Amino acid sequence: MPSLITSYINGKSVAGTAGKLTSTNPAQIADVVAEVSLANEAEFAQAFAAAKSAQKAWAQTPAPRRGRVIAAVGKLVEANKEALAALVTREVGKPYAESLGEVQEIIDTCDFFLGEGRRLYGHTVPSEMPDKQLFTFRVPVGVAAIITAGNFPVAVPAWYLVPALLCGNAVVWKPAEYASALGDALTRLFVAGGVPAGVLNTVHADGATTYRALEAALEQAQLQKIGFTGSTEVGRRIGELAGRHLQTPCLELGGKNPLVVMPDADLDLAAEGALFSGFGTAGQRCTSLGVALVHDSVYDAFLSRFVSRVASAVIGDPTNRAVLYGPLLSSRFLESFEQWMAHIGPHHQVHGSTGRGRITAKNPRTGFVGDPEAGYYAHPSIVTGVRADDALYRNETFGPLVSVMRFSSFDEAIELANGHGYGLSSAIYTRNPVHAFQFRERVSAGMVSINNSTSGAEAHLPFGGNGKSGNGSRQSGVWVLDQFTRWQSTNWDYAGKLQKAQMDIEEP
Ligand code: UN1
Repeated sequence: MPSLITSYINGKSVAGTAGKLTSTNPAQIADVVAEVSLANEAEFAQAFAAAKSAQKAWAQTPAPRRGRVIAAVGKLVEANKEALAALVTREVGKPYAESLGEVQEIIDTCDFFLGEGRRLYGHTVPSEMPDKQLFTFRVPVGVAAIITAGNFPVAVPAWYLVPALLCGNAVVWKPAEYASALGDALTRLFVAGGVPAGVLNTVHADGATTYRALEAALEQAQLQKIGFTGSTEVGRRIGELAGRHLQTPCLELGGKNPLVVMPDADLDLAAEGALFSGFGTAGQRCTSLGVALVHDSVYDAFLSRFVSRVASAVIGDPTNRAVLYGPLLSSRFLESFEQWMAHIGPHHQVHGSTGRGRITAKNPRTGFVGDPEAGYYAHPSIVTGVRADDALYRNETFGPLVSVMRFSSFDEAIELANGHGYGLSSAIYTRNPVHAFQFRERVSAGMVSINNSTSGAEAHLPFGGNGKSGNGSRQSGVWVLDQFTRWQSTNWDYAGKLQKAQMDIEEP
């Protein structure tokens, strides 16, 4: 019998009454990881009420003590690193080495924020007037609702939960349904680390229930910040909802991340970067390579290197250490990938794969390990002949599919790097520092790599995007503190008489 996952509200396990879903291993569909009881709107509302009442005492707990709790969580995650990584591989199909890396990102985030508990600096500011002191303080926002995707089922939640809690907020977290066992496992580690009852509540629910619960909590002033990582389409809806309540959410959405190959690039390095960021994690990172933009003069040389690397990549069972990527996250992602393959038209050419769409015994692939029929596996596809008005160029495809386009001038490369309207990550391969820095200046992405791939952001650099990739919010490092605190300015006047700003200043 698989375990039954329930929501965790106000320190207790709460079985939801909105039905059950089954979380399965995408590499072994017959392997049921967990049964999950889904919460209805009333159960979701209990989580917001619990968060609201627990937040006050948590905010009054000195920040260095909250930092100690984060330190304890980090130590527990470290002690359980292999078990948690094995569950990442089992529930979402990520190759084990990547799963270990994902768990390491939680540890790195805890390392960073345990120290922030002893900083959370404000400022002292000079006043226009004598006998008066000005200060700034960071104050917690209140209750944060965090809604996360399953492609980074534990690291990206930790990017939100750790700073939100450290800053003195209470949290209601809704993990991806197909990563519920991981949501439960991470919640237990936070609780074991000492997060008090009601301060972290984890609710398993479907999207429609979540949306209505957010709306109700906003209407009742029980929710002050929404953090959402997921599709641009859902991000727009959340942005609209938050905006109606005069809130700025933290939105981390899709990408169509470009990788520019200049004539002077190290082509082997560029092809290796394109392989890792285009096909690693089956192209299911928001920072995955979406479109390789290659200068005419090196187009054939780059393409042949890229195609031969993809053709020889090992794909399959994610517990096998040799695989580049395993299955897609769930059946929904395989269906959407197959729909994207249907966009391939007569002016396109598909390379790098021995087939199209799903990998099966009838549509096999050399270099496959494991049983293709057992999981949601997809052929890797490099598509050339892509045009700027193709849906393939204008949208995130989220799967093992990379578009390749050519350019003849640097200006054209910049136009193609920005023209789809996303702005998350980007990369340029060149030996010319002038081009590298001109690219940095002109690309609209929030993140730029020079001679490195588009994915693999580190846990203490600002992470986030612009345009269709997000609303300019940033996670990670000190920058995320502006998501989970608000500045309060304070003035202290000890002149003993009313001093009026702008009116009582004596010119020197
Ligand atoms: C995501 O896909 O939502 O940059 C985050 C990277 C990772 C994070 C990706 N460290 O590849």
